[in-house]
Amino acid sequence: MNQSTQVKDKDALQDQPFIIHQRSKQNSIKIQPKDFIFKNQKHFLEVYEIEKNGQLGQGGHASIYKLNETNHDSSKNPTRKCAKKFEKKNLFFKNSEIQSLKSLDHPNIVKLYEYFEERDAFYIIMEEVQGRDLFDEMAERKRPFGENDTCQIIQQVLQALSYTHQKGLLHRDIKLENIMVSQNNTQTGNIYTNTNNDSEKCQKKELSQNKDSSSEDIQYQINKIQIQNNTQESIGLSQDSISQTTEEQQAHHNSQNQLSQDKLEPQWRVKLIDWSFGTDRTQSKTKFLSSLCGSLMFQAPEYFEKKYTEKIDIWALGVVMYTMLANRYPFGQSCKSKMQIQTQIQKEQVVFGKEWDSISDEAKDLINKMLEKNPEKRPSAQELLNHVWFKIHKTNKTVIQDTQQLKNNLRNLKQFKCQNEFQKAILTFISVNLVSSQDKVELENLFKRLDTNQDGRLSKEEIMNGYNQIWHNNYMTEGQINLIFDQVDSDKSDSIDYSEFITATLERKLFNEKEYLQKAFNLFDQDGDGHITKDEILRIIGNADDDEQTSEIEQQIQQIIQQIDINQDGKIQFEEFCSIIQQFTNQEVQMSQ
Ligand SMILES: Nc1ncnc2c1ncn2[C@@H]1O[C@H](COP(=O)(O)OP(=O)(O)O)[C@@H](O)[C@H]1O
Ligand SMILES: [Ca+2]
Ligand SMILES: [Ca+2]
Ligand SMILES: [Ca+2]
Ligand SMILES: [Mg+2]
Repeated sequence: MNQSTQVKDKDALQDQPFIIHQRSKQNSIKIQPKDFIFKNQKHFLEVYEIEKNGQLGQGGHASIYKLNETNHDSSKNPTRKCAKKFEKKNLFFKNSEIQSLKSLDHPNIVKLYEYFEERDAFYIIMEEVQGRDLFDEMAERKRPFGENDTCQIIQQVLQALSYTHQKGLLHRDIKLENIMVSQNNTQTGNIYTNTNNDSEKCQKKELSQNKDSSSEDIQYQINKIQIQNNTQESIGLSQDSISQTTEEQQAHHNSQNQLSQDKLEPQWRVKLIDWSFGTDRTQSKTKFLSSLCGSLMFQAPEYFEKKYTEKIDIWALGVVMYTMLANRYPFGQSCKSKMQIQTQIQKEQVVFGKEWDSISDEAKDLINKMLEKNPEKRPSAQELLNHVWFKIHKTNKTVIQDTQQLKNNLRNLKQFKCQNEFQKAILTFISVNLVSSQDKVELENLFKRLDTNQDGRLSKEEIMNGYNQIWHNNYMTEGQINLIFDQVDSDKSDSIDYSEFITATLERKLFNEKEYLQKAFNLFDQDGDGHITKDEILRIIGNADDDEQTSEIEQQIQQIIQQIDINQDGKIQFEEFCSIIQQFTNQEVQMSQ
């Protein structure tokens, strides 16, 4: 290993004098998680098999199936994947889903891996999210959500929206079925898994679809309302049992408060799914959008005027929040026609009936702000995250129990150093696509804790403040934070994004798993001949803005190959590939001595 890259002292960087920040000019390669998301040229069934009885859900556009990799995966914590299968007639929606998910890198947004185009269907391969969607969860739990639970869930969706809206992206179909939730074991971060492949559920889903604003829409809506009513009766929310439920709810509240006083980790993990209506506002020439999307009960008033912005997502989330706390929709619950529902949404003020007596004024205030009829007055996700309701419930005050672990993770971040961009690309691929989400739970909590403005990315200031808080007497200088950004901000966005953070903080020994290395090698060795060539690397990380940059990047890759090509055949074999990663992990062993 090159002497100069060794860091002998645990915290040697700490003692370095202020270094004037200058990004190396030679380095034009940007690495981002989307580099690794593309159309798989193989046949879907060559790579995956659909699990028996493995249907996870059905929506208006597609069906979701649990998958197993045909090339059997023996690692102890494999990433669970599922396929969203679009039939030919719904292919239109797949493009928005892929384009949106490709550009999103956030702990509360489902992760896309790859996709397949077959003759009569289209498959999107994504992370299998644990738990249930909110619609099923509500039907299952037989009582409304308490405030603490609601708060945790709504906050995480707002964090996801704050991130996407700042990127100019709209979800446009925020509703109960598109928010996945799971409860984790508060001590270990392990996730309780729910069996959610029963066929009953899928049937119910078919009935309850309310995707399009087509002529069938209203029938869907009515079915849905009936289901909702039945659900309510079965869980005791019919008129005469309200008081009893309120007590139950209160008891539930108390136990929830107890939990938050005990300062345990957040109980709920949330993932926003279904980006089939996702759209990039920056691509639109007009200020307002007008196309059809979403579901009637969650539509904002301005949607019907066909002039809307990202604020429709905020409105829809207001409907979700109201429904979680009251187990009924705020508008249109008892309407018989689409027109009636629309009129209620546009004209009527939201009503907080008797079942709201035990619910805090702050919660109602937040709902009122989200269900503000005038989109210009309706606050943004970023603004809403500062609402006092979230401060009362302290959901974001994740207390991470093991400070030593925390310090190790932060030290990893501070000492993250790659020898070249190819090494960095391999590390990124392993951490983003191969390491299971269970192995990332603690890091996700740390990321959230550092992200004090909750926009889903870490600024220099946030990292410095967080670091200084955790290490008390050990301050980070501006020079050091610039060095961190030089190494960790792989896509050069001037912020540390979620995956960049995970890659830099992950326990180093995870990168050495043979199976991960083999999969990473296979990713680059596209023709499968056992050698990685310059062109194969370029195809994955060679994205350039212009011709000049292209030739710069080519040169850079050529140099990298020379550095690692031990047997000097101009290509990289598996052993050479593994040694690149060993160099990285050895570096860590030295540091922690
Ligand atoms: N990644 C996932 N993991 C687990 N369940 C999922 C996942 N994606 C979707 N589902 C389930 O399948 C249902 C339909 O998927 P969705 O993507 O919303 O399809 P559609 O676009 O047709 O509405 C969801 O409501 C949810 O219950
Ligand atoms: Ca931030
Ligand atoms: Ca970045
Ligand atoms: Ca090859
Ligand atoms: Mg859906």
